[in-house]
Amino acid sequence: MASTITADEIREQFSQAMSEMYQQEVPQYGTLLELVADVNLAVLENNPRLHEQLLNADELARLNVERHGAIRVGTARELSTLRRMFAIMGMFPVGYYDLSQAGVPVHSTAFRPVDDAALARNPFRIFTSLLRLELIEDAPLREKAAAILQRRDIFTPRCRELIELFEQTGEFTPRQASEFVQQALETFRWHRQSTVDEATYQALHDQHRLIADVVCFPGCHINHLTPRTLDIDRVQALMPEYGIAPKAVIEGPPRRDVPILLRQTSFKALDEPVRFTGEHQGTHTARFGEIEQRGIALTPKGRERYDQLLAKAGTGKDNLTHQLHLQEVFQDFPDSELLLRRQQLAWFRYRLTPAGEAHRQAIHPGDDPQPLIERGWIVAQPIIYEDFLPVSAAGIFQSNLGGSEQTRSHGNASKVDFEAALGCEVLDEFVLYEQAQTRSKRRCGLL
Ligand code: OOG
Ligand code: NI
Repeated sequence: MASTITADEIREQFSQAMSEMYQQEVPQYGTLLELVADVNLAVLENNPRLHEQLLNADELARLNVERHGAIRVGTARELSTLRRMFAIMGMFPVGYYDLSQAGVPVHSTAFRPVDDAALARNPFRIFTSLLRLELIEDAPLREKAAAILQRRDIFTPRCRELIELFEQTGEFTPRQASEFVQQALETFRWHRQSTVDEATYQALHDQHRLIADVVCFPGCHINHLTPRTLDIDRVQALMPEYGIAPKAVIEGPPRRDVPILLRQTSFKALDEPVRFTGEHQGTHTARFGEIEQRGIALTPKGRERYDQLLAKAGTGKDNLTHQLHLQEVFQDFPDSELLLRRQQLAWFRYRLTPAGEAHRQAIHPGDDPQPLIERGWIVAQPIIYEDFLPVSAAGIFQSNLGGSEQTRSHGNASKVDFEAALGCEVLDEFVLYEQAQTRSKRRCGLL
């Protein structure tokens, strides 16, 4: 039997290849990676307790492989082919995000691994947006954009063949997997050559910068990659020293003893030279580098509280003032693992300690885990948030739309339309977290 390769291995190869390609395309991203690695190392050195916690939760190994990327596509056919491509890498659509709420004419999902082992090994995710052409008001322009998109194929012929081959056989040999990764990568490569003339670019750009970004190029270039840091405030502060210009404020919740959800910042998108048809030179601004610090996943109840507090805090112009203000507003949000657990604001993964293993027969379904935790039989580890907050963190979008905010509202959410284009339903992230918690409780004998 020919040796086969797992989805986890293919995803790992792919995320590595993507990172290398992006470092070549956007050298500043390589600098950002160095900065993040330096800061993570310093944090671990200065904080042995965190080091041990990450080690025990199997979080350390994946720290340096942790990345997400983002892409934007133009048609249902592109989106559904991506779904098939990512499935080969063990990445499935989770969550629905209506970015029209942030004034951006797209709706999105995140392709990511879903089971515990796959997430622990390599959690690589791709935030994937589908352009909502119906939101272009000018009918002739809308039709023109649709026609341009119909003409392109963002996948190489060989990539399509390999996807079909995999779907027929259910496996790849190592050689097929490497070829697949190389072919898949072509879809996300940057192209300096636009497929349209300058006037068309400008007209689409005037509708919304993102429309030009999606429609005017032959592929769906990766628009950013994002490593995970253990101290985003430090990375933000050090960026200028590394020659990187950070966006003004860190998005998301404030710094806390028990980090929650996701905090993000980025460097500003670059103005890059492009050639339009007819040999006109111009520039396009789309690609950037982002950093994230991930914390505990919140239950629906916790998320509701978070959304309320974030809305109350609003956004500030300078980071220091904004962070101090956030700290104040978020004082109403419990900041210890015990309280988060007791008030069911966040999700936890329960594990038996060796002492707990020894007394397993004394643990019964329905037992309150708290006394068992205090006795040292069980530990409850935060389940890390694996998803996104693009609407509440609309600042990432806005600061990369060149400052001029285009915050018009763009119609209603249309999850049903999105799923029709995708070719399947998206998974519900809250259900996934709840299942992870339930599985872990069952393993301990608590259910
Ligand atoms: C996607 C933005 C969403 C994040 O980290 O929230 C995202 C995009 O700019 O296409 O990546
Ligand atoms: Ni991002």
